[in-house]
Amino acid sequence: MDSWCLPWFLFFGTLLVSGLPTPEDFVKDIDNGIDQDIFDINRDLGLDLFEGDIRVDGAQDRNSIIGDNYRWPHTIPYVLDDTLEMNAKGVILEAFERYRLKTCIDFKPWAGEPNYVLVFKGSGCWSSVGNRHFGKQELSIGTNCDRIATVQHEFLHALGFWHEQSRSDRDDYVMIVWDRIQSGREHNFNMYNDTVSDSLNVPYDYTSVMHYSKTAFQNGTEPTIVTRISDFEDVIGQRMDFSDYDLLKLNRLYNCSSSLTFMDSCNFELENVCGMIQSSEDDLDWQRVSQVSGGPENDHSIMGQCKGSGFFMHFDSSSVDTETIARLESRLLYPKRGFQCLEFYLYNSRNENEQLNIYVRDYSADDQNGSLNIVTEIKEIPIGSWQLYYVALQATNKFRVVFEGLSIAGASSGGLSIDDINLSETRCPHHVWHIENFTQFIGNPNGSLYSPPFYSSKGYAFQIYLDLKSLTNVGIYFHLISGANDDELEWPCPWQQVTMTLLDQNPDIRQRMSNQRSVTTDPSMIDDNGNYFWDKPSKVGQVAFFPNGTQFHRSGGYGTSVFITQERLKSRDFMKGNDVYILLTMEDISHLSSTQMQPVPTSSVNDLCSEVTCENDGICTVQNDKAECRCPAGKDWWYMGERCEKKGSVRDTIVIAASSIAAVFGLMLIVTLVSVYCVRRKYRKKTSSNTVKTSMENSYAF
Ligand SMILES: *[C@@H]1O[C@H](CO)[C@@H](O)[C@H](O)[C@H]1NC(C)=O
Ligand SMILES: *[C@@H]1O[C@H](CO)[C@@H](O)[C@H](O)[C@H]1NC(C)=O
Ligand SMILES: *[C@@H]1O[C@H](CO)[C@@H](O)[C@H](O)[C@H]1NC(C)=O
Ligand SMILES: *[C@@H]1O[C@H](CO)[C@@H](O)[C@H](O)[C@H]1NC(C)=O
Ligand SMILES: *[C@@H]1O[C@H](CO)[C@@H](O)[C@H](O)[C@H]1NC(C)=O
Ligand SMILES: *[C@@H]1O[C@H](CO)[C@@H](O)[C@H](O)[C@H]1NC(C)=O
Ligand SMILES: *[C@@H]1O[C@H](CO)[C@@H](O)[C@H](O)[C@H]1NC(C)=O
Ligand SMILES: *[C@@H]1O[C@H](CO)[C@@H](O)[C@H](O)[C@H]1NC(C)=O
Ligand SMILES: [Ca+2]
Ligand SMILES: [Ca+2]
Ligand SMILES: [Zn+2]
Repeated sequence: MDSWCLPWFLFFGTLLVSGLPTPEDFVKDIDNGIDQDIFDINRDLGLDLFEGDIRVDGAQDRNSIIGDNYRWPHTIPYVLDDTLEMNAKGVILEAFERYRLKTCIDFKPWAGEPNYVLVFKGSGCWSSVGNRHFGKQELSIGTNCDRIATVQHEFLHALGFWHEQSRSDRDDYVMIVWDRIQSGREHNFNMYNDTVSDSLNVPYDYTSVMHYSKTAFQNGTEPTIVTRISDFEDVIGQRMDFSDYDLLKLNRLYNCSSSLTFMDSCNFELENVCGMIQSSEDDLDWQRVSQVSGGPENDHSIMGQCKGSGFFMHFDSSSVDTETIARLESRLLYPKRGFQCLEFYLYNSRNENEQLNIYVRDYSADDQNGSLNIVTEIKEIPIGSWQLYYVALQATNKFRVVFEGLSIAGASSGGLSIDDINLSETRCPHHVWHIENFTQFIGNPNGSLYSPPFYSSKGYAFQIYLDLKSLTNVGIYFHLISGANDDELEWPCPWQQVTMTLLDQNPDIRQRMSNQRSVTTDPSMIDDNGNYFWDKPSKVGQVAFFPNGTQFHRSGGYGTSVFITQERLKSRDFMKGNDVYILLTMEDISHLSSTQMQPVPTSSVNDLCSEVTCENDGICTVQNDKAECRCPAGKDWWYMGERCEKKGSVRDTIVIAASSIAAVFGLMLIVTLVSVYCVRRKYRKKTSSNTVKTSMENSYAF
């Protein structure tokens, strides 16, 4: 495992600015202080699209959402056009990862299928609704549209969805204040009756990523949309992630029963502990409990807020007098992509010698009992609080995840506890910035927080600045700082994409709606003094000090003053137990600058392809002077193998050879996904009566 995958827990690393230049003078705000929604961007460009961001082509009736012929296959072929900004390309690939985690919709580079989506940088952010069978269907991600939820929103249009407030029953839930709407823009508030638009038997959703915000198309400052339940006035217009109902609708429209990359999740609320098993090759068992006298006093999922629930697994090593181990093993899991991210909370109530080892029990074909392979040893676990850990796995065969508590003899009582496990076939974030006692900083003059220093996988040193001083918005900025490898690195720092995610700590990864922004270093960018903005911090940066007094250089910050509103920060599970987690990934995306490979016209590839027969309607293409089959995929199946001879399916329980899957995904140049999310407790009761939702939950339930 790469060392940067190890969790970072730097608790007292938060330093306060004192005697330093005012950070505001030293940051570049990509949003210029204005939280621009899709519709504001398009309006400022003078676009007058249908409902703000929808391209209507010819005689389109409004019933795409009903008509089967407007649907895409489950795997949508795409082309990322050269016109796209680098940051946008990275963000689009991350948005695809959110679809893969939460829906059965997948994306693949276009390989000659009759219909595909061309994502390009047009003027503004817009899409057509549904599959229009144009062959090449355009979707524009223009300037300032390079936010993950904007991409998710536009692709939801492409998949067949209109805006939430155009539902036939919207007047029961929101009031449109017509005389506050800019004249001539009233058509943006059309409504479709239920003979032409299907709400898929899902209630009106104020939290939908497809809902307008209260300021949409306003003339003046008063809201144009007033929610009938006033609590939702500041909720509408969220651009963080899919809501639960967005997912329910998408999954109903496309008959999804499982997602591509989600594997497992457990909060230990049910007695069956999600099918996890106790090992008998060890000394002790883990116990399912709701509290331990030496701590924790309550579990992590519910934090003691509900009586009679809130369980976690505990390994009590109080009475241990020799080296003792206890193993807890997950149910059998079947990987598809060959890489996984394991996420869990860990609590240490004993002493600093406690250790948690993570293994993968690997079942290769001839190994009936599985063999244990160590992944990581977690030591120096902080005492007395729940800590978030990420561990990157690389399982390619059927496997189990094994949590092994290891305790050395000692007088102290207590032990290890784990809760809220999630496993998905995604990339782990590289770093975790854990901020404790968070509320004291909000809206306070002392709310300028700098993260501890981190190193990117390439070796660049960086720091994050979180600006909590404002009473309305939270700002977040990325700074390069002087580091140990600076002499060996390339300057100005080229094409590193930094993804900063405020984690929604909802226990279920599929229900989280984390707030995420990405920025990319453009080596040609010039600052106000004519220097390269991303040049060596020791050359263009300012002197700063770590809390221990060590001096370093910090370059200008690059980010946004409107990362999230204070209102939204206090919603959901962004703050849990007064703790906040910021997940950070800094990755080289230079490879995205090259043109996406597209199918070569058959005439020029005839020679090489003449000897190759692709089965199952695969098409032959030439890459690096070699003939290669591009295999068709659809719904929840796909063909793979050199000649497309093998069929894979989401529902298959057989182990799918990781190498062939890697070939499919390798083409996509996946940028580290950081995480993805939505609401649980609030809407859980309501949605559990929905059959699709229930079946999805059941299929993942342990
Ligand atoms: C905005 O409101 C003002 C005053 O009511 C009106 O004069 C103006 O035409 C409106 N502008 C638009 C674009 O509707
Ligand atoms: C629904 O809308 C269609 C098209 O606009 C219209 O023909 C139809 O009469 C409407 N139905 C109802 C019940 O309003
Ligand atoms: C979903 O299932 C329904 C009923 O079985 C079918 O009519 C519809 O075509 C399916 N849709 C897709 C996208 O597969
Ligand atoms: C698997 O485990 C069983 C029971 O522990 C044992 O009898 C058997 O020999 C093991 N098989 C292998 C291949 O190790
Ligand atoms: C948070 O607050 C608690 C109690 O006030 C204190 O013991 C702890 O040291 C604080 N942690 C940090 C990181 O400031
Ligand atoms: C920041 O200010 C608030 C209110 O003025 C105060 O409660 C808090 O202790 C301060 N925090 C630090 C770290 O100084
Ligand atoms: C893992 O998923 C569960 C859902 O059961 C969730 O409650 C938990 O918070 C997730 N774990 C983490 C570390 O987010
Ligand atoms: C001071 O803190 C920085 C950042 O945490 C660290 O890199 C450095 O080694 C520390 N210096 C000393 C002398 O401890
Ligand atoms: Ca729990
Ligand atoms: Ca045991
Ligand atoms: Zn839209």
